Amino acid sequence: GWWQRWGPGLAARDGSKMLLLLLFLGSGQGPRHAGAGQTFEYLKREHSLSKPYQGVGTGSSPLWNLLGSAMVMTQCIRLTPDVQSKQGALWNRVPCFLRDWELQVHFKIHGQGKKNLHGDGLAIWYTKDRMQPGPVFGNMDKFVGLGVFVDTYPNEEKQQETQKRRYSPGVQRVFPYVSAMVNNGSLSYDHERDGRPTELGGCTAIVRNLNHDTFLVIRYVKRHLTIMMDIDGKHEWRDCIEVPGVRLPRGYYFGTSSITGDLSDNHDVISLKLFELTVERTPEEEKLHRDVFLPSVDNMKLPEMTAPLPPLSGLALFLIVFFSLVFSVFAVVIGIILYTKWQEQSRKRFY
Ligand SMILES: [Ca+2]
Repeated sequence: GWWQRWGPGLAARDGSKMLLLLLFLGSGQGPRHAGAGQTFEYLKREHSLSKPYQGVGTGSSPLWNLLGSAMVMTQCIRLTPDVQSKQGALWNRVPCFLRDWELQVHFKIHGQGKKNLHGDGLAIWYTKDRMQPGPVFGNMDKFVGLGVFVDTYPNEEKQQETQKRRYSPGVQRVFPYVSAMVNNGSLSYDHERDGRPTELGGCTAIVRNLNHDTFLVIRYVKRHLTIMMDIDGKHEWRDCIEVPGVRLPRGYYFGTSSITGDLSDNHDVISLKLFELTVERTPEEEKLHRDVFLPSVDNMKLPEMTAPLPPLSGLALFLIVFFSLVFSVFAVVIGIILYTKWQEQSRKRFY
């Protein structure tokens, strides 16, 4: 029913894991008790956006800024129209310093294009930088932070098709496809491969041209990243991505962006709702969950920001020092010999 959507997100979508204790219908004023005694949700207005979009774009201090083709409509923020070669974005102006949060994204992707003749999708961001147009769904490449992509066009698959190659069914991804990527600024998003080399996980999500509402939620609790979709019109969250050990710094910006190319779609954002989740931590967890300065994922090697020299082994270091010393001694000895010879010669000349 309706309460699953507008009631406490955590409890409603995780019925098996958490007890639904209290339903709280409202705009988020006051805490929403959403778990078995340890989780509360608060809507954070400074990081949220909903109709009639008063805090967008204009005014002395808008909470949200528009970029590129993004524009305010009566029913949505349209990131791109169903027109080729557009890109647009919407960025929160206020950095987010919450440790545990949940972002609910109400979006709509629709257009004239028939099957697989539409693109390219939209992205939701929690990144260090904001308002930087670029090739990754309208945002900069080599971003620093988290990107969640709703990719509507299978670039890799189409390329394989033209090369008359076929995927083995096990590797083929069905589009539209939702995936997530954490970046420390060193990785490029591979558009030709739909981000396959860098994805943390993903799922198929048939989201285009639907008559019912479509939602995506990004939940970040105790370094556990969960992404769920509600796209079947059943008001239920369906699991999509779950990754433990995701370290995201605080003070980054929420944003959403989109791009069209040869193919296009309307990419609309209807609302963004950010909830602060207050969870209890044990003293051990407090120690473990200290602030980080660069995003990373446990057990996953991200390339370093600058390519460092390969670390020297002890033996290599010893040999370098040893031969440097030998060379120095040798050079000094040669120098002394040459100097004494020169002195002898000049003495001879004087006599
Ligand atoms: Ca794609």
